[in-house]
Amino acid sequence: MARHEELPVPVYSAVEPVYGTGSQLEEAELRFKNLKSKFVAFFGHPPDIYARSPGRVNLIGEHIDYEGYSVLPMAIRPDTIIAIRKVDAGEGEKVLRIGNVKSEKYAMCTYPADPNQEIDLKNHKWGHYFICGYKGFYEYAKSKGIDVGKAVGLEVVVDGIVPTGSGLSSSAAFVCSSTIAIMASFGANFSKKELAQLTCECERHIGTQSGGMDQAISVMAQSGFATLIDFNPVRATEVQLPAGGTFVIAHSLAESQKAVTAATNYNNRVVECRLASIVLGIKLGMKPEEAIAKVKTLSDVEGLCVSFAGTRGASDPVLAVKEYLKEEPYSAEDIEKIVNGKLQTIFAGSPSSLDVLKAAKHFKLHQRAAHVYSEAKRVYAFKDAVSSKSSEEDKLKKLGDLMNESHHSCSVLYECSCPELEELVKICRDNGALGARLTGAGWGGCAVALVKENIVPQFILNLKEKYFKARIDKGVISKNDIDLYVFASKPSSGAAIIKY
Ligand code: NG1
Ligand code: MG
Repeated sequence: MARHEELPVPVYSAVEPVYGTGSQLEEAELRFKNLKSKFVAFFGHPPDIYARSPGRVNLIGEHIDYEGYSVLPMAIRPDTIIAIRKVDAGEGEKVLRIGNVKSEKYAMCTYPADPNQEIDLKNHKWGHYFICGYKGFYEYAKSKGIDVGKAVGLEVVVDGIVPTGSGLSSSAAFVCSSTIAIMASFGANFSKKELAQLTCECERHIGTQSGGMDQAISVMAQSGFATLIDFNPVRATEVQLPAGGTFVIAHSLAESQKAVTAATNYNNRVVECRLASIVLGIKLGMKPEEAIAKVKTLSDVEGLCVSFAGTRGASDPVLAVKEYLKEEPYSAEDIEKIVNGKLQTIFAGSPSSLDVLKAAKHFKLHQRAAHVYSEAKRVYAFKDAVSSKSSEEDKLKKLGDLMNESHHSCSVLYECSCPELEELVKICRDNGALGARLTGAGWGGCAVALVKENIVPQFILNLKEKYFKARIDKGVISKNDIDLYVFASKPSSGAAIIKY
């Protein structure tokens, strides 16, 4: 039997297979009905087809996907649904019109029907994420030799309910559902594995140098399972979480706009990791030119680091980090001496990396590399704990400990937390969580806590009282919206095409 990531995206003729039964189904049916009537209101006729793709919560493995290391997320129920219609040749104007059910917040965006258009990054618009998918679909179809004919216009309406800037991957839910909707409107259906790869690459048009975790889980998730995702090539392995534990997601209410802060936050860390891996490669015997040409990620020099550790009778790559990367921040000049060249030359082909160099005061190579190598190990420890023979109780405790260690590393070594997340994580732990950590890129957004199932309702009440109440009183959020900001989530299913 083919592994499920080799299969195409499932196509359903109703919403039940995705949303199940009961109140969730009712809610989904209402959303689809509303999406359709908005579509008719905008364009005067119904859509051809729908696509959906979910957000995700990363359980462990933060900021290591772009370094080539495996991560362990699960899909959540909130998703983006898209209605689409292809405007056939000869009919109407050749433009892409992208509307939103929340039209007061997200005004209709119009773009040329040109797959080669550049996205205007200096002028961020919500519709840009759709254009990522549009460019991605055409680039991929072209590379496969598929004839999709002349560029056509598209009519589109979007309904996204993954909170934005929250570390739950609203962006990937949007990019993946866009790409899949476009693909479906052309009557194509690539395998989930191909889509995971192509959506990861096309989201980079937005200017973040993302790894592929979010798109991979959004496309490939299986209901009821968390997923271990490996990269190069993308591979998904289902992970059955121990009984008796539930993941509760809580929003710190600090919004992190990754596309806007990339140069100092997300892309900065990608650049620091690249520099750390080049410096390690050189210290461990590579010639500078060779290291610059060949070493892209910390996983590329892990073998050298482990061999070094072997000379000390150990196997931990962090030993090489301790030996060869100083703890004090490096200046650009410090690194240029080691690599025997200009940093601008190393990153010459990457405008977003050059923006990082311009904005950076110094580079914390030791701390970033120590985080990445130790976090990569924690992912496997998490997976091993799940499949071990220990009691469910012991497993849950071990998972909680690993989540706490992950948070510490993100906060102290990777410095991607913020005061609100620190407060929220502490409140989670003080109220009985077995473990709690920031999730997603950080600098705001959500925390995820592992909580024994039998205390979940009380746990959520405590968070509402101790974290959210003051913020409701200050008007940061409205009381009616509270359940969007703190909720328990089971592992949900991945992307789907819906024809109805
Ligand atoms: P969020 O912040 O959820 O979008 C981002 C990256 C991931 C991963 C995490 C950190 C994108 C699209 N996603 O997730 O690939 O690197 O940060 O682990 O940039
Ligand atoms: Mg994102």
